[in-house]
Amino acid sequence: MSDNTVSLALFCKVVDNFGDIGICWRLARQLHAEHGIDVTLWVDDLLSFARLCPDLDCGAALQQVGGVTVRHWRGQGGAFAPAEVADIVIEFFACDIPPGYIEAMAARTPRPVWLNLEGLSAEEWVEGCHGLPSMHPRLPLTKHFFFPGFTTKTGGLLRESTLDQQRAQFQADPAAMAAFLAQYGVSATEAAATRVSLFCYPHAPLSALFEAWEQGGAATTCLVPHGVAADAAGAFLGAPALAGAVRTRGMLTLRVIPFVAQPDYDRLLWACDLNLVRGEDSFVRAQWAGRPFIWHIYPQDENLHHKKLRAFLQRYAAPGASLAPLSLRWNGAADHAAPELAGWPALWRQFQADMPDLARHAAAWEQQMLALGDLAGNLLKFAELLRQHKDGGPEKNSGIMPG
Ligand code: TRH
Repeated sequence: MSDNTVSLALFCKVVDNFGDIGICWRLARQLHAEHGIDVTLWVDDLLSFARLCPDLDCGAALQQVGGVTVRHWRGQGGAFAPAEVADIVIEFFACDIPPGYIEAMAARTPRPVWLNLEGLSAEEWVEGCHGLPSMHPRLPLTKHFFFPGFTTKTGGLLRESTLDQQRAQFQADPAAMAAFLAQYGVSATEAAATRVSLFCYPHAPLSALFEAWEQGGAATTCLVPHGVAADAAGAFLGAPALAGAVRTRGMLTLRVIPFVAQPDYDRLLWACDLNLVRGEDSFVRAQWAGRPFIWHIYPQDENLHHKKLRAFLQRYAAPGASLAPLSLRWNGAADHAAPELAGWPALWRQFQADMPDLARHAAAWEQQMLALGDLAGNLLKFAELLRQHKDGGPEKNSGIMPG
């Protein structure tokens, strides 16, 4: 962008859960570590953030973590000087940047590049909206929409440049994997079973899946982080689902592990044969684990998420007959004529049979996604293009953002 270090402000409002901050924290770290950007992450909920990043000081208004400046975003008030505005300003998921900051953006010379980083979807309309501009109704500012996605006409997916190497090293080292699992109490016998990590929303049909695993033909060890599916896990355990709790029934051992720091969550995915993931960030990380995964999608009104799920399943085009029906069942999106809980044991048997093919497909899909470049790099290229086009960038369309 210039000879000097580029500065970037990333605004994150935690709507619920961990995905908002999970994605922003990952992006912030990568922009700093791989591109030397001076990143300030504005985040309104430090407690949620600390679950993924135990190094965080929840009482600090301003702190440095992993090379990133973290600023507790306490509200919409405050006046800002143009000099306080970063070269690139990103709002995550259309969170409202403080009005005083926007005024300062308009007063700054040169004006910053302003992006709205959107949520991930495999639907086709994303390609048409990626990169669209939206002019401010009053100020001389244009915001551009940046969409993650699965095709070259989108911004791609978040992925660190050294991830492949780290994962390959870990997965090639059985002792490291065993030690990683052992720290959570996983015994050698448990580790020798089919290992599954479980991250889903509470409405998932867990009792049916647990029953299928219990009655399955091979031993399954399910590792569930503390706080995830706590009611269903507690019902299976017959006790509160606290970290360390474990119970074996039939062929299933369910073990509650701590909610781990974000880099360890990757290792957990890499150490398992199958990953049940949810939302956006864990869903993407499972795609980088090179192992079969099943997605529990974030629920939306009017079952909009079912359309998104189908769009992904179609794009993913998994081999075998089980991933799509199992995923639809898991998300309550199966044919209404089919009773929700029927057929789980058969579906699971079929899925197990498909797992080798699904693992090969996971590796091929990963290569396909790698060809898109990574989201952080794509975002910076887009920002540079916008900076070069002083009148708002290479606009495909024009639109007016709401006042
Ligand atoms: O927490 P989520 O359900 O987040 C969701 C989605 O992002 C959704 O799209 C969004 O609209 C909603 O939030 C507001 O699932 P997600 O996206 O997988 O984020 C979870 C994060 O938590 C991810 O960064 C991985 C991390 N994680 C850990 O660090 N340790 C753990 O033990 C676990 C289970 C997760």
